[in-house]
Amino acid sequence: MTEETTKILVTGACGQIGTELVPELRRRYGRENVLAADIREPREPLASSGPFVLADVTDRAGLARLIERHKIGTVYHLAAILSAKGEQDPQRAWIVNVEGLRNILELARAYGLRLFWPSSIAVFGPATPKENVPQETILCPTTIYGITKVAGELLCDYYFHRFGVDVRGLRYPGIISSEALPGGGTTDYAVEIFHAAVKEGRYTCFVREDTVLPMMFMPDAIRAAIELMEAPLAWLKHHANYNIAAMSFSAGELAAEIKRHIPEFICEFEPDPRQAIADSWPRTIDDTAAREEWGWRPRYDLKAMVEAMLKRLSERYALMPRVRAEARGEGEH
Ligand code: VAH
Repeated sequence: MTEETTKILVTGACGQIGTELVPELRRRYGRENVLAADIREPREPLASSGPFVLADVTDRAGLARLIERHKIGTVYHLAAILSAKGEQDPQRAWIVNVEGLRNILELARAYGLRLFWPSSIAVFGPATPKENVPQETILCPTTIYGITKVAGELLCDYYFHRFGVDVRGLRYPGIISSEALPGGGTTDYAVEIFHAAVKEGRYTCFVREDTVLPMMFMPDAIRAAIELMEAPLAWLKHHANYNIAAMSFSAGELAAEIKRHIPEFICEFEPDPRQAIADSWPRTIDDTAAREEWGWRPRYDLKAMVEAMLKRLSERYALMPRVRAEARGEGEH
């Protein structure tokens, strides 16, 4: 990239992935070279950690002005409505997820941008094999979110072959993060359970105990996106639809691993409508293509992720009462 187009734009920066991707990009490429954007105002620490702009990915002209003004050369396009929330407003999910992506692809074509875009295991459906899902397989999702991700993968491939847009993407599994609560996903249970375990010692899980899903710890997810974007284009046979995996576990196995650290932790299981979404997704993924084409290797398994999550959340919640007390001027006497 030439000097004047080294800037990176992250859309959906306030979301679950963006909350941890933005700081890591800033650490690697410089605080001022990463512009965070979202449709909503950021909270701390994102708000004071570097440049931020309000942006609506359905407004192509507004995005074009932003790309020109800030001399953007690369976009991590994360803005999307997730699976459970998408089922509450399928029309909005299509507009944000597909029209938003189409805007970004058209701007990439016009301004020569490089793109990262997160696909998801949500592209798979009941007809997809449940175990070791191959890179090339049946994509018949039963959620609007999954349909938008299949459409997105096809659009990205078209823009690569028809217009030469260098767009890359990963079929992320459920992502577990300590820094941001997820919003509107089916795999949210695997994040909520940690907060409940640390704060209350009990959790009511909204999927069945035997529900197995592919999952990944956020540090692995962030590193995968950056390593894919830094890989030489000549290495890649696939582009925006890489299967990627780290671990698969059942809700019951996750609860049991948490219980090893918090023996008094109690988890009950009361499936809600998100169970049907989880049941449509596979249990394990074959990520050979990612491993062979750009050297993907996960670093966190269930044991290491649970240890890291509980350590981080215990620190965060331990700090919060003190911060609240100081804010009230009731500091320690
Ligand atoms: C969701 N967290 O639950 C997202 C993800 C594979 C699941 O795409 O909708």
